[in-house]
Amino acid sequence: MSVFRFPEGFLWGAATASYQIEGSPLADGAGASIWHRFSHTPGTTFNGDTGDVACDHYRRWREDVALMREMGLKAYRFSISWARILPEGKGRVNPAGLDFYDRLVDALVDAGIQPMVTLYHWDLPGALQDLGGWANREIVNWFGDYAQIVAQRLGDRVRLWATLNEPWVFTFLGYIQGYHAPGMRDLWAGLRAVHHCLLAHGEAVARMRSILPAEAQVGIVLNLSPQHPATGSEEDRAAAERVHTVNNALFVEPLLKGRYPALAEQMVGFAWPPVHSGDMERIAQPIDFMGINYYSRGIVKRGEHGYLLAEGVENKQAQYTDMGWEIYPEGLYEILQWVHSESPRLSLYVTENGAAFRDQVQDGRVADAQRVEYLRQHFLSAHKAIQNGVPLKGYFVWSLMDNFEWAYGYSKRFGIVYVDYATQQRIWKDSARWYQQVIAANGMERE
Ligand code: IFM
Repeated sequence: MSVFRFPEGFLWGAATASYQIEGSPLADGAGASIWHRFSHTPGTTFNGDTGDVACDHYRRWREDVALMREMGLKAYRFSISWARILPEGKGRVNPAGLDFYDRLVDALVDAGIQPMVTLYHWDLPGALQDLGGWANREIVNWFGDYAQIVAQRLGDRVRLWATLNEPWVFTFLGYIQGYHAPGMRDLWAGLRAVHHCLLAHGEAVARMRSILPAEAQVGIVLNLSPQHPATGSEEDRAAAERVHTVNNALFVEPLLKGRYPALAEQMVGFAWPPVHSGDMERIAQPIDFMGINYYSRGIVKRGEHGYLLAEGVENKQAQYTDMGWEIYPEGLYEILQWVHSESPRLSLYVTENGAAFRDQVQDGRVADAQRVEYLRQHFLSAHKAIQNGVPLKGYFVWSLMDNFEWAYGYSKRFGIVYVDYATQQRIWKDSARWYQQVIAANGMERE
């Protein structure tokens, strides 16, 4: 039986996001976020679920940090709610909001767990949406100010900073397809949102660098997935290339190369946002790492409709998670290799990876063998990438615990810890115990 060891100091962690776990969204002077508004709008989420209570982490954070410590986590990735810090999104700071994250960071550091802070995981202050949100170019400065305020308060203890989480998701699903907050269906606004959020990232990186100690690492988190053609036909190959361009390269190229992919401009040129002189340099500020959220791949054939002219295809041989996502661990290796080839010296983290399954508690136990197998296969893929020279520095499982899965509400369980929402009891799934062993051994056996 072979043993797979990871490099010394490999950062094993778990990830969450503010609106998905905290609850108490308006507590202590916080402003309403777009997700608070959206989830309170009838017909937007499964079962009308909202983040009002979620995992009640806002009040149970001590218990949750104790759980992470027991699990042996080396790092914890969480996000900050912008509207707790700046209830109107800009201007007046709410000290109680900063105090909450300050206490959390202290507790993590005391527990020997490295915090990785994400500044934006989709819960934009509603007041800024009233001004156009990410479609308004002024957001570049609003985000810069917010980043500065947070870095000033937590920068003495937090070494790992991510500006944005998954800009493709919050711009395309939020502004173009309408499945996420703010629920818009507007290609024109969505493409402006893309350009402005990338600019805002660059602005935040520059501002944070002027505050943070030299050893701090600042980066961004992207959701990336390989797009494979359904057949060898030229039409399907071109369709896969279009989806890859919009889902992956539209973000990776400007950030790492300072230019937008030519194909993207060809495809949606009619709605392309104005790019001012100096914009691309600001977007392509040097970063210290890229975080990759990987869940699945796409299989694509030529379609008739929309700007992508592409359709997804099911793989009849494959297994799927409860999200309807194909289980495809090789894709993690492929995407790590791709980003590495685009920027060979850039450190990478897997900032999210995990799976939703229909977990059930039986006699106090959650036997989630499928999730253990999912994680094992993906860890092996990451290990193979490291062996091949990819500077992968850490891995964050999504998620520490079951939580509010956006438009799916509480119907999808991604946690390695089960949350009984009626009692808020945390129950370790088998995957959490297995992960505890992987961390302790800094590796695992292939079975
Ligand atoms: O729950 C989300 C998370 O907020 C962002 N990445 C994907 C996860 C699963 O859908």
